[in-house]
Order: sequence, then structure tokens, then C-alpha cells
Amino acid sequence: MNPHTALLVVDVQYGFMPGGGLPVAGGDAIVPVINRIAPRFANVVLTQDWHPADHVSFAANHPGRQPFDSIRLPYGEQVLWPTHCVQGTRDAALHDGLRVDHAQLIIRKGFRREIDSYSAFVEADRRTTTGLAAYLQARGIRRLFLCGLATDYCVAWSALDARAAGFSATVIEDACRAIDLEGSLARAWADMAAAGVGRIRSDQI
Ligand code: VGL
Ligand code: ZN
Repeated sequence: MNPHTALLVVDVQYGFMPGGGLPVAGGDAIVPVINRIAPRFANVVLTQDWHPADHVSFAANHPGRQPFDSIRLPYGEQVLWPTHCVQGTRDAALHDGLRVDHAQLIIRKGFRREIDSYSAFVEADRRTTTGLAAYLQARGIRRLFLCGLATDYCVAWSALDARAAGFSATVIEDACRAIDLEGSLARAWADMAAAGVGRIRSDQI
């Protein structure tokens, strides 16, 4: 177990499971895969999408708008999502089946009403930091493996920001599932490849 490597488990929450607020097809299928690989990592960090009910990313907070519409915010384009992962609700809870008791940190993100955050590192305004890069650096962690939901949003943005912050980053593809909104999955893999993000399957760990 490499002390300089961590597994980042992104948003494995009921909100992204079938039946959740923003369901991702097959989202529940990754739980056993993550449970298989997590014991191989000395360092595990979880993220948790954690929105106030009046969050700017919820279509319900924009009269006349529908989920999956896009709007312009001061920081750029924002997809409007169905209400999901509201702080303190079951939808925001981590999946009970996750066996990651040795995880050391849970980074909550998207908790500011006016800023969304797909990335575990930097919020959607591309300025506000979550503190994760400094935490990993302080702990001597240089290499990240990523898994979770959704491949094309929170996993991809986290992997890209990990690279931008100087970490090695590899996505475990069968331990992720995608939303795939208008080609977003193909675009995410292309952007990640261009940024030097690796891509492996869980049986290669
Ligand atoms: C996510 C959209 C909105 C994700 C979170 O976890 O990928 N996507 N909030
Ligand atoms: Zn969200």
C-alpha cells in the first residue's frame, strides 16, 4: 500500500442512485466494485455533494426553467439539475453499502447557495477552493485514483483539477457511471486524455 497514493470516491450518494434526485443509470452497480478496490488503498477520501435547498443549480429555483436547461451565471454556463443531495436528507447520504470505514476525509461541496461545484478541488467559479489540494499535499499524497459518480461531471472535473494541481490522476472506468448529457461523456474522456488523466479497469489495480 503506497503511502503517496489515495483513492478519491466521488459522490456515491443516494441522490445519484436509481430512485434518487438525479439518478445515474447503473449508479448502484459501482458500489461492489469500489468495495473490492478500496482495501488496497491506505488513503481514501470521499466527496459528498451537499446543497442547500435554495441552491442555484436546481431548476426548481428558476421559475420557468426545466431540469437540464442551461443558464448563464456570473461564473459561466450552468446546467440546471433536478433537486438532488439537499443537506441532511437521505438523498445526500452516502450509500449504506459502501465499505470504506478506513476513509480519512469527507469533502463536502456545492454548499454555497450561489456556486455549484462538480470538482472536489475548485468550485464552479474556478476560484473558490475546497482545500483538498492543500490537504493532499500536506499529507504527501501525489497520486490519485478516482471512482464514483458521475464520470462526466464530478469525476471528470475532479480528475482535471487534480492534474492542474500537479497530481497524477487515473480514473477507474468500471467504478464510475455517467450522466451523458448531449455528448458529455465522450467530451469528458477526450478532455481527460488531453490532460494526462489515466484510465484503467478495476481488475488492473
Ligand atoms: C454531479 C451534477 C450535479 C455529480 C453533482 O456528482 O457528477 N452532477 N451535481
Ligand atoms: Zn450537485
